Amino acid sequence: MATEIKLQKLGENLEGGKVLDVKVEAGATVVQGQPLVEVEAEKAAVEVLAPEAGKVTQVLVQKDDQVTVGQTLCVLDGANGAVPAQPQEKAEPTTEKPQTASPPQPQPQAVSQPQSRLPAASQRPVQPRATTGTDKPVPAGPATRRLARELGIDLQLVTGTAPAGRVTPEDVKAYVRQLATGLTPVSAAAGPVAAPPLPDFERWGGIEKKPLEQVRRKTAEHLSRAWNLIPHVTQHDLADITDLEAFRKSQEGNGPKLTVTGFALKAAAIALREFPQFNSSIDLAKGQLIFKHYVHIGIAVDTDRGLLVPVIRDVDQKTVYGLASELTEIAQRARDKQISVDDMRGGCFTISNLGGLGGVSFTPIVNWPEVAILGLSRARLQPVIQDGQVTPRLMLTLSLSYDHRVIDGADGARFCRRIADLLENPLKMLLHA
Ligand code: CAO
Repeated sequence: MATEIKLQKLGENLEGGKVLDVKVEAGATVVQGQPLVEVEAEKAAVEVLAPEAGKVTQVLVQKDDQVTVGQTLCVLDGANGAVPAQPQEKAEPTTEKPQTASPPQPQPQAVSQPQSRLPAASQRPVQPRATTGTDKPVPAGPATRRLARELGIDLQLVTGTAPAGRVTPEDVKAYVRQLATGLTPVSAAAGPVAAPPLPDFERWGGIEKKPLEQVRRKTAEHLSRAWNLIPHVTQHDLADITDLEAFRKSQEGNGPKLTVTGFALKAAAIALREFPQFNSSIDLAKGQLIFKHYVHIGIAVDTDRGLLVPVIRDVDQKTVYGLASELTEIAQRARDKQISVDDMRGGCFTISNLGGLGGVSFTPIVNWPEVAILGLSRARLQPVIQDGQVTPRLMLTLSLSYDHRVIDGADGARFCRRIADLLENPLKMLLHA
């Protein structure tokens, strides 16, 4: 029986993604669970799997196609009739109903045409990607959505002029006109962000041009936005982690692998509870600070696709051992392309540990809409004067970048010192759940 393999929901407010890889050809025989197509949305790559064993009769997409949720990716002639494949990702529970399969078509021809495809990325207008800063669904009718899709415009960026902020087709066209002038309302507010044309580098030697991968593009957009929106200050401090390191080593083989990052997670969670302004987001338009009653911390993970920041939830309620094993698991999933968009959302604060690689200190960029990020550099043995004696101690540089609109310098220094204090006295962490 022919089953259309459709793209299922990828994450909240995600209408589709880009085909990273088509793993089968028409005529291929597949086993149940075999990856058919890999789709990338935001920074997450998800594999669409065969729901049952069978023969792929049609492949309707190709690498780099933009695909939308519900679109048929390929057709599988399976022995048993089947439910549609789910992307291989763990998504947070959602109130939306899951997509259901289209009934199998009696005529293979009926499913042989892919749904209308978006124009290739290179044909769409280039869109500066500063955003309005909201993930809420944009109020807009089907005609507006269709027009935006055809033009490759993110409706989140368009200001709606109809009642209740509804976006009209005219609004989309006006936005495109603004793009043509190189000035969007957001870029105008945030200052000039459009780069001048690049020089012809070939004048000075050979060059090679490569398209920006999705993760690199998203990272660039996100960091530019954060850098433009947030007045950054970076506070550096030193934590003496000699005792912590001795304890860590003494625990080797006793449970999940403990690393500095696991302890830093716990210390940051305690500090976030004590300094709630570090666990907030600012909404200048509404004149509000939004304080979160939960402590979810993102961890910057270096993967071969680029930087990913999966989020560990309720860090304040977990032990260092629990955090260590979750950290190992989530970093591995990020590297194995098993991370979903929702796994990377909802963070309150971020930790970026470059210490495994080296370095003395650095200035991390705040992961907007958060207001602070902690960078860890490589801990080094340094001569420290204790009781008038020069003593070798293992010193870890902490680099806390924060949003100066929300956090005063004195609080930045106090917060950073508190984390240092907890790392210097790991027993104090036991006092917290
Ligand atoms: N100083 C000294 N040693 C450190 C250290 C530090 N700051 N951080 C980690 N180490 C040690 C660990 O303790 C471990 O030592 P042992 O092998 O002796 O046990 C070793 O380095 C390897 O650690 P790790 O990096 O594998 O594990 P981790 O839990 O400390 O870090 C993770 C996990 C995901 C944070 C890390 O692997 C990673 O991806 N880091 C890069 C983050 C990044 O790219 N940031 C840049 C973002 S842009 O701002």
